[in-house]
Amino acid sequence: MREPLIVKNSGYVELKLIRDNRDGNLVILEALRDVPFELKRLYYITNLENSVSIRGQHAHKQLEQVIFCIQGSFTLGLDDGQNHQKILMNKVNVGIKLGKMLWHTMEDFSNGCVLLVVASDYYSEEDYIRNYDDFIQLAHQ
Ligand code: T46
Repeated sequence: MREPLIVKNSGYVELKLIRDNRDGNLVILEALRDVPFELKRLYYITNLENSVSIRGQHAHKQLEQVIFCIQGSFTLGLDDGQNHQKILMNKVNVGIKLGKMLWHTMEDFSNGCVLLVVASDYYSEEDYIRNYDDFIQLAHQ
């Protein structure tokens, strides 16, 4: 049973998973079918060996993304300026949409954790809101 998402601009994204038994699993993502945008960028985060690491801690003004944990587990914190919640990410084929104006934090990484993110646009530092007070001000406009 999945925890309901109470924050705005989010949602679960479940990808097709083909279990090849002793030959492993295959997970498939198709743009505009599994995710609601064309993919312009993909990045992944590895070497999360420090259990006290915290990543994210920002929101995006326009960018849409979907985040997956493709190995191990981590905790995703989501905050839309009104509601916030923490989700355990530990399913290789279940991602979470990080829509615009959603403050997000990734922490509690397991050993060997690998994150994969698909994004609707190219990297632009101008799209980031990295100060929480600024985020709250913009979210309440
Ligand atoms: C996000 C979460 C889920 C680039 O130059 N190009 C890129 O495409 C990215 C993603 C990052 N960078 C640079 C910007 C920073 O100087 O790499 C450095 C580390 O980025 P940041 O501190 O934003 O990394 P995270 O893990 O906190 O956040 C990343 C994404 O940046 C962000 O968009 O939503 O993952």
